[in-house]
Amino acid sequence: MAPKLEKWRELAEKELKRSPETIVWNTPEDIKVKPLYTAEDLEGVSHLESLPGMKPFVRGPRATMYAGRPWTIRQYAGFSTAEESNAFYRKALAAGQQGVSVAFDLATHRGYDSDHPRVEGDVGKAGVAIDSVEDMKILFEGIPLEKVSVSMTMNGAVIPILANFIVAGEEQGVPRAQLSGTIQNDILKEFMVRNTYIYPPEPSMRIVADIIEYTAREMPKFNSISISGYHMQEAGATLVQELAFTLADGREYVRAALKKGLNVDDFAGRLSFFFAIGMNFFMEIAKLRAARLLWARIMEEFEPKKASSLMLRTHCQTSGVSLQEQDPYNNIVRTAFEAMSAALGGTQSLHTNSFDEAIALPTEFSARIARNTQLILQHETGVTNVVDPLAGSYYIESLTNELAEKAWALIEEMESLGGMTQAVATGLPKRLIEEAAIRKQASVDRGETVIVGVNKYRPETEDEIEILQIDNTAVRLSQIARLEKVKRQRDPKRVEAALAALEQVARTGEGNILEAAVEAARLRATVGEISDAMRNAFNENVAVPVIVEKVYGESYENDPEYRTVVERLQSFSETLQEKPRVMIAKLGQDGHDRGAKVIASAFNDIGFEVLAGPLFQTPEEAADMAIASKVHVVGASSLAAGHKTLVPQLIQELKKKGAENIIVVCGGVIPRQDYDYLLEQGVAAIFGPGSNVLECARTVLDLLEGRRRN
Ligand code: DCA
Repeated sequence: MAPKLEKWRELAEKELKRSPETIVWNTPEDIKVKPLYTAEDLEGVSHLESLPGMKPFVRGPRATMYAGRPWTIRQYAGFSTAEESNAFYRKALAAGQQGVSVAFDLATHRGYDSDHPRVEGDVGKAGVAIDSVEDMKILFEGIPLEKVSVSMTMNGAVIPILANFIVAGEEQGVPRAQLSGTIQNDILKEFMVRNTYIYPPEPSMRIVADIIEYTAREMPKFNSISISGYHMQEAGATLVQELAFTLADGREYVRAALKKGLNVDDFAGRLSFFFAIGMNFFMEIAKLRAARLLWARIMEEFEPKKASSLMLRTHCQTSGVSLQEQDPYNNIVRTAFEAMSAALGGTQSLHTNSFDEAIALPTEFSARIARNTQLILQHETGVTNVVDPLAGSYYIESLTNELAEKAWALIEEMESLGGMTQAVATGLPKRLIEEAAIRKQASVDRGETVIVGVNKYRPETEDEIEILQIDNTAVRLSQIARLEKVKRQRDPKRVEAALAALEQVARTGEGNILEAAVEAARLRATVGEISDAMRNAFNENVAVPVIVEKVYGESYENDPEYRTVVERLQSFSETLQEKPRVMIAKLGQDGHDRGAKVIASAFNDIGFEVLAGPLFQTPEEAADMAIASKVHVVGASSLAAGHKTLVPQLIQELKKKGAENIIVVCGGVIPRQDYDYLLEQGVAAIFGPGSNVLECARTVLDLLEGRRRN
């Protein structure tokens, strides 16, 4: 006779000397993970009998999955110039990588040519600078585009970049119908988290739909969109939020394409997804399974005829935020577990992070380890031999079901707001993610969430690792030289006419924007010019930053350490006869604002008066705002490697305007190697990755008190 669950409870109580309910783990998703799962947990779960390759695809989109063909090893990379990135891709492909994934610099993302004054600190940082077809051709020289699939992470300047890619293919002798790959083209999540948008939501949705239309017609092997939850998790979203908002975004894109008059079966099979894989090992596996289940449910609404229209295919990337600056070799281990989780969840394509990515772009050495992590998984562990090997696990199936239910409830909530475009416009999803991020930060700061080598088991001495430095000025000058050459050699009249035609298509809503942009790109109109033609028609999106209140403070309720800082600040404010004012500035084209938002909210709760500067400020604009608002401190947050150019410029601007008394601190992804330089330039304190926010507040108070005494 099978043993009884009551008997287990008795044994468990004896072992624990308390009830097993006391060791239930309440996850950030509000899922109560119990110490034991049994068949009882699966009663009423309806997806258990499904098979891979068949709807609802919970067990995988293909019948044989990795047993038939392993996932694509697709490392995301892009360095400074097209030449350097091309050399890197070719080496990586020779060493076992199977697909290319391009990281563009932030100037390109935001539709600026490299010679634009706003992007001085951004050119060639965090990705490759692309100004025209000439750069794109160099990027793919010697890479056969009819064979190697290319993914491009591009959302803002998606039209000029895809147009340039199409023309580069053409000029390499590969017609567009043969190009395979994926363009990210997911603008809704940009408004929620990543912020590399250019135009307001409505025309941005038109761009998405035009790309779906064009690729469905002209590029049958090309995935028109990569609907991305990755950046949501990076920004602090729970897995339920990541799942729900991503799928709800997907639903919205399908609606936008249908509104253009497309037939669902003509494009649905080429929609693709992109998820993050963090450290919650089993839940990440369940998340991918739940994602497929729910997507099939959503797509049923549109009554497709083809089963492939219901199928969710996804790329995954191991989590960037789970990487730490402290004790950095631990990151190799983290990434390996996350990669295993992605494989067990059934991803179609995977990027594994390099261990130094918490602080800089990967070196050749770290990139090799990252790639080999996947090769070892595919060739040495045996995980590829069996489809969905964890199916039937009480825990995994129960988690799959619970995640699906919770995510569905949130999807329906978005639906009740009128769909995701409307929901994004209300700011609700963004706020929910920011609240989750603040809770997570407080939990790490308080040591409730353990990060090995950061808030526990910290080594006494820290190894300094070699990092890749990009000479941003040299990249900029070489880009500018090539831009000038392109402009000299083209026919200006024809370029002008093509840009005017593009603007007309954008303005009137008649015709396809991508089609018009391909013509302009062929004539060597630049990324900036094509983007400007659309700016003329659509205007730019302007976002007003909002500070989430009370969430950080509430996580610290009754905490004596927290109270001490709050009281110290109160008494300082009394001496000052006002609250000290801190401006959190985001300089350059870096839209990653999780850190800035968390600091702004926490400092606000602690009792500072916080001013959140808008995104994309130039150093001069930030200095003017700081002076006009009479702030005492500017905290510059940098996550995209622009700090060495932009922060010293900010200090110079303040000095020039007689405001050298304003203290400048900076935080974010700043390598230790850059500390001395920044301190010499006048930065008063630097808060690198893994900084405890309460600690930061204490340091800022020290600085303020010190300044007042002197
Ligand atoms: N048996 C036979 N054929 C298979 C099997 C199998 N077990 N598994 C896959 N295939 C086929 C697929 O059908 C596909 O061919 P098709 O395009 O003609 O349908 C081909 O092999 C490639 O497999 P797929 O699973 O589609 O993998 P990828 O081409 O790498 O595409 C996908 C993955 C997620 C759809 C894509 O959008 C992508 O690469 N995204 C990456 C996004 C990215 O890099 N973002 C950067 C952050």
